Amino acid sequence: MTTWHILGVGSLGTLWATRLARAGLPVRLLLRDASSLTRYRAGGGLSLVENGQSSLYPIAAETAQASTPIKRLLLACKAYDAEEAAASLAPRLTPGAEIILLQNGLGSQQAVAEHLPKASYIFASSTEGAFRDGAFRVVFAGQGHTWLGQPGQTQAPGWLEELARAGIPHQWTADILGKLWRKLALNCSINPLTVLHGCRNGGLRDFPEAVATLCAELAQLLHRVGQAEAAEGLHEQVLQVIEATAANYSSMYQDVAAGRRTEIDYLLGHACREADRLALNLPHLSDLQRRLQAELQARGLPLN
Ligand code: NAD
Ligand code: KPL
Repeated sequence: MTTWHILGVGSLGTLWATRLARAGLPVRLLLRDASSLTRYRAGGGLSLVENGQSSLYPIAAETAQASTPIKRLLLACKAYDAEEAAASLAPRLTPGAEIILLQNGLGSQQAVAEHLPKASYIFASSTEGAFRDGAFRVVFAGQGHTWLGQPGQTQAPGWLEELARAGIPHQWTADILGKLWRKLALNCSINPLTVLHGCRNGGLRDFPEAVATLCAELAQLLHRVGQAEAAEGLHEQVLQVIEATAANYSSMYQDVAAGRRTEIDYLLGHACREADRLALNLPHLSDLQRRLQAELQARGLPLN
């Protein structure tokens, strides 16, 4: 049975590692360095909190610099860390190794694939929710679903059955790029505005024109990048998400409020770069990026 090597032992990485391990599947965590490994071992494993109940999983771990070969890698770090993290594992990857990329947005997947062209890539787009509330301790905060796929590949790999066994809700799709673009468009229509207006998602009910204009520009972009299906009903879905998540703060709002780097470069940044590449004038989207970057700068956060 192929071992699941997992790099990125944060929110989603822990959510995957603990469910795979408790289903009896072989899992090895790849920690950043020896001191992180020492701290992990001192705690006795990964803790997952579900419905208020915490369980400890003593999953095997090593540093990324160990030398055993890696046939299957789940890369569960943030988009801005993905390229460097994957490159650090290059000497350990077997030819044709499977790399599952859990990053939100677009751009990081392509950067990783260019760096390590010999691997086989599976892209993922997840709506599951989790957050860290201590060292190696994660709270499962929201049921969701994960799309997995390789562009154009209709046949799912056999190991998908392991996700079913682990109780990870998922579905294979040949149109994974469409799913990633759709999520990117949703995030671009909501998250930056919540940061700029300092509000929960529901606060955007007060800015219906801004939301509608952004959705219209993002739909234009989706058509031009060949993702017409991902543009269908975008505005309606954005309004539904605003209602369904009205009481929540968007992930970007939470990052900014906590003084953490955002994934702006792989969301709005990617959208604006694609528009520039296609000489497509999307004034509201560019203006949103400028305003968001100004806000990040004012808070001393990275602009990318
Ligand atoms: P996170 O910050 O909780 O965890 C990332 C982990 O990767 C951190 O522990 C970090 O130390 C580690 N890491 C980074 N570089 C590393 C390296 N070189 N070596 C070893 N470890 C390294 O992030 P997250 O919230 O799990 O998000 C991961 C991705 O999943 C993001 O793109 C995010 O947008 C997406 N996502 C997250 C959620 C969620 O609820 N958390 C939901 C959907 C999608
Ligand atoms: O995914 C989200 C996020 O906060 O990142 C939603 C809730 C859809 C808002 O864009």
